[in-house]
Amino acid sequence: MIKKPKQLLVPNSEALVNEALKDLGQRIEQPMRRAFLQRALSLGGLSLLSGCAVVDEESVESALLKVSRFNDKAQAWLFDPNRLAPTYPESMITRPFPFNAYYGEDEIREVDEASYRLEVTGLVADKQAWTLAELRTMPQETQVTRHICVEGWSAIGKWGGVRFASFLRRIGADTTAKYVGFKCADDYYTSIDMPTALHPQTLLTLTYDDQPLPPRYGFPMKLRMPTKLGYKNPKHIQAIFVTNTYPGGYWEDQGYNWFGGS
Ligand SMILES: Nc1nc2c(c(=O)[nH]1)N[C@H]1C(S)=C(S)[C@@H](COP(=O)(O)O)O[C@H]1N2
Ligand SMILES: [Mo]
Repeated sequence: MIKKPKQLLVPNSEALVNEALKDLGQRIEQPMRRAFLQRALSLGGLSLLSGCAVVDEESVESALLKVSRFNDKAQAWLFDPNRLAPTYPESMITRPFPFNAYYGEDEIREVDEASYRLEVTGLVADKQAWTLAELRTMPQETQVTRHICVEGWSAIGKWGGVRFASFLRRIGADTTAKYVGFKCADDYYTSIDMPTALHPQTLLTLTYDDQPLPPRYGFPMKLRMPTKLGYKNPKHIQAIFVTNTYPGGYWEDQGYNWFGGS
């Protein structure tokens, strides 16, 4: 049996972001993509990696997607469910913490707390929808961790909420299923692998900096994972579903690497 090269997981945000950037492939603008291809590997090399002839733009796209899918598998294999992401003292919190979304700050979604219900569907025993008040009755914990965005910034923040593993067990989720998917109030969507869903630092987040999550950071609820890049952390979650059918994601369907580990 081949031993897992554990040292590859030593947290180093710059190297991690570089790794993530390598995976962006498809959506990088033309000049950047060309530079990436010239620097990272020749078209011949890409052909070898992807197992298909790379002769034009379109085949570059599909070859990069194949490499990205291969990287999903490699990352899933490397992911250590017991390894914790670094945590930081509160004095290191980035203030103000950056806002980011696929739209600008003037379009931040306002979700109404009174009518909000978190839908739970798919491979779960209890499909009862949750109010915010009900989510607040579950045991809460906080974490001060680093958020890394592939756009080239990272920031340290403090999030609080319910351990996602506890929530999944509470709703009787089939934890042998492959994926957990998320649908958001702003039409964003993403999905994660079950081992990451069950990771002890994966938090169904209700607060930011000890205050109710403000709209800009994803009110009423977001999923916070210090083991994954920013775009894998859905804000304004409206529905959670457990499935064995690959659900993709907003950026992932445009070529961003699906596993998106950090
Ligand atoms: N619903 C929703 N979630 C989202 C996004 C989005 O556009 N919509 N953007 C993602 C990206 S790319 C980043 S970097 C983080 C930004 O979170 P922040 O505003 O709390 O910094 O949210 C992620 N989750
Ligand atoms: Mo991001």
